[in-house]
Amino acid sequence: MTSEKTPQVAVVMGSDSDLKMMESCIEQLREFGVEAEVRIISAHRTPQVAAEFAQSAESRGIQVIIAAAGMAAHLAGAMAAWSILPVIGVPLAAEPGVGGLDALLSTVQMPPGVPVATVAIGKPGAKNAAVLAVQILARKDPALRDKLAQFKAKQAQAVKAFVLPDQAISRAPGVSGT
Ligand code: AIR
Repeated sequence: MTSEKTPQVAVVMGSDSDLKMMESCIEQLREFGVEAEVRIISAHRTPQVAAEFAQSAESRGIQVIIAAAGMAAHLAGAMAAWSILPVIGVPLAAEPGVGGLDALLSTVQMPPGVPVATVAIGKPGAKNAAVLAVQILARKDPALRDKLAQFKAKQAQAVKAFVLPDQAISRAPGVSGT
């Protein structure tokens, strides 16, 4: 007998070269106890696989799709085109490139009726995609809701607890240091 649950979140990315960046997404999901189905799927190199994956995701128990890609990043859009599940898009900065602006615009500028919830470029976006997916799942999962509340409280505590070094205070113009 296996104790593994059906993944509720799918994390798809356009290339294995995106995996390093998306590890923070997978790790953040894991910290919330949410297992993900992780796949490399390219909207351009494997368009048929992309369509089939998105079309079957809901019936396989997936509730949220996180899709990450660089360059002309159409993966999240392709997922949203083929599925009624909420899709979170993570634009990535491919090398060599233009710092991810290409992927950001390709991901965020969806036509009306086919939304992709687009997060920040790169690692901060990868982490936020996981948190946003958990926030969606938490609407119907009280235990996950509690974990999110703790996550936010811990985050706030870390900011409040930070003590500026004296040097930084005395160097800042207009700051008295008290
Ligand atoms: N990509 C792959 N298929 C479609 C797109 N947009 C993206 C990948 C990766 C970049 O192209 O998501 O960020 C470069 O891929 P590779 O495999 O050449 O390293």
